[in-house]
Amino acid sequence: MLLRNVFLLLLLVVAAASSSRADDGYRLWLKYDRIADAAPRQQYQRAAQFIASSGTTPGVRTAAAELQRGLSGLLGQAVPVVAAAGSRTGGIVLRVDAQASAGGQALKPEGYHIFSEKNNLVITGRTDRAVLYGAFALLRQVQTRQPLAGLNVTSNPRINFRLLNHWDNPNGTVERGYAGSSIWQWYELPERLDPRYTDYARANASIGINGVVINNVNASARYLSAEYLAKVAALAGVMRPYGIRVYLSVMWAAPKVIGGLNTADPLDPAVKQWWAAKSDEIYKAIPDFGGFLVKANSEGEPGPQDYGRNHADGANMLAQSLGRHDGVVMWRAFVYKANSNGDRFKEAYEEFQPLDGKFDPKVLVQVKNGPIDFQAREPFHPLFGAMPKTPLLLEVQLTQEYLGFATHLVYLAPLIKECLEADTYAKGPGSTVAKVVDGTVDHHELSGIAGVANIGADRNWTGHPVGQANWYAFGRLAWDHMLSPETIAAEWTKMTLTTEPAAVRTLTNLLEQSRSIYVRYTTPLGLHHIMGESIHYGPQPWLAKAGRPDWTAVYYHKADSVGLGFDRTAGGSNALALYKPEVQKQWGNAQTCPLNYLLWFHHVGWRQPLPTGRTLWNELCTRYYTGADSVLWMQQQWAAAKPALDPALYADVAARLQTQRKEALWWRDACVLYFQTLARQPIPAPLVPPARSLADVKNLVQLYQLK
Ligand code: BDP
Repeated sequence: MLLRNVFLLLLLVVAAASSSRADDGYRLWLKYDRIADAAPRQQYQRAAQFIASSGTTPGVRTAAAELQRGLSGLLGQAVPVVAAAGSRTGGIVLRVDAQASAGGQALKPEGYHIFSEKNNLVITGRTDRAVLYGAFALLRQVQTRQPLAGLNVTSNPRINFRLLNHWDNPNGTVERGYAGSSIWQWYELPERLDPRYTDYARANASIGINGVVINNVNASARYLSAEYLAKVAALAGVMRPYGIRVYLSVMWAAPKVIGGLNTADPLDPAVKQWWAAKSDEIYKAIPDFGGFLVKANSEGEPGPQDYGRNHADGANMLAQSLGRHDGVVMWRAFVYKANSNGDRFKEAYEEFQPLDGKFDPKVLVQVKNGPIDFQAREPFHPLFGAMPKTPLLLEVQLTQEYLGFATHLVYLAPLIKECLEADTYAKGPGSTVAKVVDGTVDHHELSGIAGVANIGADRNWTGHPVGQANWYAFGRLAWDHMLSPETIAAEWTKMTLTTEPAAVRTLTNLLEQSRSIYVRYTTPLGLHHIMGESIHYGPQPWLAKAGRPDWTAVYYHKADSVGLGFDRTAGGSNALALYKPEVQKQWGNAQTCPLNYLLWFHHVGWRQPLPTGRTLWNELCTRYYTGADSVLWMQQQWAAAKPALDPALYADVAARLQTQRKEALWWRDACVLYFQTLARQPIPAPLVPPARSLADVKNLVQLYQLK
């Protein structure tokens, strides 16, 4: 015991020394620095004098170790782990209890209950994963300076599969990744396990993420080889004690590419057999393997349609290949036909909706939040609420493909929440996307949500330090979609940046406003997909030629001498008809459509007056100008919090905000000058016309397009 305490003290000294170094962001929201104020610190010290845990399963051991690490750091005193509380009080007791319930209600397998018993705090749940989540919840309580006395918290996850999707490639690059190269060191695996993997698992467990798809949806068949499965198994071994299961994206043509077959037809017996044998092989190496994610017949990827079969044929064959193994198939609905002359908005719906009821019970259909592709604002995807017999897994993007990469500060919880709260009216009012996804609307057992990861090999994981808030917020919303973006932003700020109350308020507000500011200076009033070709960075509203018409900008904004916007009413593409009548009513009339969605559904005359009292043209200009100027406000807010922030971290974000301001002006000038050539109206006073010309901004865009 003495030795252990000496060791702990040493740990504390090392931790204290490292906390005085510049904050490089590596520790994310799990900093555990000593609480500076003596009074609250002593209160916590009295409540957390020891951790009692008799559990020997990996999850409980992980929970005890994390509590010990966190509390020792936060309280500045060694907190021992003992086998049982005995007659001691003032400690924390970990208890796995298969019958655990709270308030007469059975807990879900991952749900936890924290309560006081004989002057101890008990963290209980039916599984060791539940206890692990409870341990992190208790740490969060301390990290955000909430009282422990009389604590009585019950929390069950609302969604069962809470996954990160890594778009990481075997060569170490990341598709649309802006935080360096992949964190997975494939050439070192399985022998060398980078300690970073463990910290990654800790961070995920702390926010309730319980699964990771480790490779890109544009998948290499390599991962299904015996050589690579051994590497995947090694990663799964690191994740397991943190309650995280590993999944793989699979390449549809794998039986041909690595299996020596001459077909990948899902109805071919040899193909079925190949997948069944492959599943057995995987489960032998990884007994808790989560399952498969598939992007098929989308953007050039192979799929069952290559053999005249449909998505259900493919998904079901794969699900059946899992046999008795406990896994699922997540089949993506991100499809749009090659050479489309129609409206891309409708295509996933047209391919997938008729298949409702045709999927194997182990299949979830994975649907992006909006019908096009992760734009800064999209209406919810019309498939939500339209496939009652199929569990739909919501996919959101944390890596900022269309939201300024790791340069622009954009907090995504409001975007995700906007989708979750949207009402599909599938079973009457209140049938929100959240309730479709969590299974309550249609009574599904399987429920899931996935975030396309923004994590890379950068020391601070996400490139932009505030990108960490998006990883954090995703996990928190996946666990409980009822949480507000504000609550989550405040939690993250306190755990990551500062607990100084005025600074917390300032920064929380800054985070909350950031997404609508981004929308204003890039795609106000429902504009979408007008960004730089291929790289998806910067503005290019004049883009009229690309590999496909629906990769251009003009396809989406439809600006002409009359007006602006995509008519998706009955007079146009009629995509609106994919929604329930109540939703159509909301968006169908240009006079009453909320301005945020106006140009998603209507072609509006330049001189048309809007409810703001301005014409469309004047409103458009006003939004671009006020949006770009709001970045100045963001800079001021960040500066106001400076005394409460780590200097290195302060300087990092301050510099990125300068770039953001510069590029907000770039967006503003490009868009108002280009649309002006069609609207043929002056920039309304008192706004000052851009000093540069359209040719100037076009040159800038060309530069970014150069190889
Ligand atoms: C788009 C990306 C592309 C992805 C694709 C997908 O531009 O790189 O592969 O989505 O989700 O957003 O499959």
